[in-house]
Amino acid sequence: MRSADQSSWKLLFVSTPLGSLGSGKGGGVEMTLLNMWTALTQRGHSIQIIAPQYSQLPGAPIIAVEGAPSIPAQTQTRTAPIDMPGNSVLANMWWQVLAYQQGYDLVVNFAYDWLPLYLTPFLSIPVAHLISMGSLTDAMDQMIGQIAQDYPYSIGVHTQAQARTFPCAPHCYPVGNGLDLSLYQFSPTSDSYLCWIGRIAPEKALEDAVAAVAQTGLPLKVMGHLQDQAYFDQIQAEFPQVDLDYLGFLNTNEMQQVLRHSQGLLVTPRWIEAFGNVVIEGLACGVPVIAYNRGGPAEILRQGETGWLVEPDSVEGLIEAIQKLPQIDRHACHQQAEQQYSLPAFADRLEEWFQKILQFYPQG
Ligand code: HBI
Repeated sequence: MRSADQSSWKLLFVSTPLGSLGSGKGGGVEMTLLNMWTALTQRGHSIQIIAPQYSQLPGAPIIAVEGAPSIPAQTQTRTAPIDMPGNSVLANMWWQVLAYQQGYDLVVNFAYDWLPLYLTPFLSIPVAHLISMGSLTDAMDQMIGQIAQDYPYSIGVHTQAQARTFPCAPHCYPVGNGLDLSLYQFSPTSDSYLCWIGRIAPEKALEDAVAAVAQTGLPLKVMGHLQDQAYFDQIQAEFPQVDLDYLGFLNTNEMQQVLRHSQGLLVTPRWIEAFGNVVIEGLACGVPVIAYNRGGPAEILRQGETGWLVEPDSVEGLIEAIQKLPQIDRHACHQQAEQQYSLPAFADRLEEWFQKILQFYPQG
């Protein structure tokens, strides 16, 4: 066990049990794990990752674990019991944590699941839980609250807005997020189209963006994982006149080649987005962002300076904001990404978080 003020730490990352890293099944948390790994490795810390088998992370050492994936928490009802599949990959990953923990200073948990929280007191080293979504079920809220109380600072979140969805909000530690900005090319000029990026599913409300461009006439380029085909077909049937160009689920470089030349990025989540990685991807490219005024995007964007926050679920609000996009300085967007969401800035926030956990961890 290294002292808390050690210049470099040995960290054990334990991934989400939804699927292999690189499969896209883990959603935004896959990107968060990759960016945290890059940021902290560059900062001199040594990191071992435990993840489901077939996980791909270039250059990262992975302990691959077999087993059945967890049920996505966002599909559960509020009062859902804690459920685990037989031969659970989550349980199998944490079995590895027990075996490896002696050689490490801190475990970092990326799963939005009950078991890693429950196991915290049973481990001999501290755990930093990065909670990646807002409140979804009573059982998770209860367990998060329990650990937040018994292990100060151990519950990390992305934004205050996300924290406020939990009863234990004051005990949640916000760390924001971060990007490898070298992967995004700033573009001072734009072509005549808008972008919408995300999982195509009802909670992301693509239909609002399409309804808005139906009025403004600009083409809309859509990128992301097509999770719900029937939902997508219905939108296209409802707005046949819209020039909607679906480009698929592209890798970061292909995606940013399209995003960087757009006039603006529309972000229309129906739920309280914990953060909104696409928002900082847009800013990194110098693209003004229009988003509903709730959740993570409302905490990231600077009104009238790097984007426009509009009344939640208001298509009229989106239309007005689209007309005002030329008022936004694209350099200001890029500068905000550099100041707040670069990997060094993210690493600073993560080191502060880990330092607090290590300082307050009840010495055994
Ligand atoms: N559901 N059970 C479970 N576990 C997770 O780790 C999880 C999830 N649903 C969504 C999710 N992780 C991530 O896609 C988001 O947190 C980004």
